[in-house]
Amino acid sequence: MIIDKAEVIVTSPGRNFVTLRLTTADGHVGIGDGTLNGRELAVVSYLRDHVAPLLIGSDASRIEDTWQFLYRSAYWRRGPVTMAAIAAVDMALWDIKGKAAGMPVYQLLGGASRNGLMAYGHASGKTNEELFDSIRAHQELGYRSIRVQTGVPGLKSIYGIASNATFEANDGVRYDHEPAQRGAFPAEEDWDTRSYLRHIPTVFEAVRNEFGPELPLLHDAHHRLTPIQAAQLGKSLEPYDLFWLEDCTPAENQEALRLVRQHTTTPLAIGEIFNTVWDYQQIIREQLIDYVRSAVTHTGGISHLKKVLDYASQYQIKSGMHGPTDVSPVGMAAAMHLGLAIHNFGIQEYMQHSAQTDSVFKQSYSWSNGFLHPGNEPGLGVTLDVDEAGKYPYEQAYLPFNRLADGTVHDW
Ligand code: KDG
Ligand code: MG
Repeated sequence: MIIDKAEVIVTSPGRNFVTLRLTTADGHVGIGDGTLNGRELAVVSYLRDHVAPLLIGSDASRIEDTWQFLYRSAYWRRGPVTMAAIAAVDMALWDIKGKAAGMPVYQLLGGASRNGLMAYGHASGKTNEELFDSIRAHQELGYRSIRVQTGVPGLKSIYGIASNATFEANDGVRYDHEPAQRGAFPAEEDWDTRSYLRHIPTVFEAVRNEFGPELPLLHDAHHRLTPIQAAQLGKSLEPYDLFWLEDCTPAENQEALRLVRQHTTTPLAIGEIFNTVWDYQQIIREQLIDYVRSAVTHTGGISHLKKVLDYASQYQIKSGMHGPTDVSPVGMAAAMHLGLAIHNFGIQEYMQHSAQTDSVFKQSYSWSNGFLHPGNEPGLGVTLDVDEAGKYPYEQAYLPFNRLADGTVHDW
């Protein structure tokens, strides 16, 4: 299984995706996702200029050895660009191995530990009424766990509010909240922590009153709080029994989570912007989180994220893999194979891609009654239609950023 072709395919069916396609001399093809939202071309160059030439002539069956070679021989370790590039290679190699074995990747990882993967979707609305409609629309589509984001009075636009949050899937208009906006400069949004901290508990109270105590609810604070503010939020949300509070602080300072933990029993999920086990070392060892948020795409692929999750399992910490629409269907499939196989699966984020995206990436995974399954096609079960991909050339896009009322840049 000698690799004789390594191509990087960039396509933008509604939003940008970076895919690595490896072909072996004996005709096996594997694909991997290397999409890094808003910084896609950095990964493209890393793969095209520095990685693809090293792969030609190498043995596609040596997944672990290839991972270690790419990680260690670069000398410069970690970082989102490096780890997304390595992830793309790793996924493509698992895809090839599965195809060569005639088995879905989850079988190679030890087989299924469950029948399907419980997934949550993103309900949102500028007002509580819009939010309730969005929650109902998600329930109609089978979601049994729901993330709740709303507008904050006085703020024009904030993270997590979709323009079409009611998810009209039947007529082909999908709920596809993509915060990265096309254009040459990031959009500016506004932020006020005091208003947010006052408002959010009232939203959860209204949601619990309307939808009752059973529905698992999640919330993403999206890195915008200091540790003491995060502690305050976690405490104020305790009566509403959240499944998790996500990214309550940026957590680059892992110790900061100690303070949050001392003050609240609200479960914490962190890690979508982390990219190696080293980012989790302390927060897992000290049991400062409950869910690992990393995506396969941003954390060095299936091989590395499995190591993170195996480490987490020793501390009863579960997976909650990142699954926004900026993770391509290839990255989503990789997450599903891994999630099906590991014992400490928690929940999978699943936003559903647009019809345009699905026309480029043909998937064998399925969604039914609130559960995902990767399917039983050999490999990852996703194919890339190169002709279709060619219809959607790359378009520059940036994630937004925040400024406070006095003009200070703030975490978004
Ligand atoms: O590209 C940024 C998105 O992936 C991120 O904002 C989505 O926070 C996110 C989530 O929880 O899905
Ligand atoms: Mg998040």
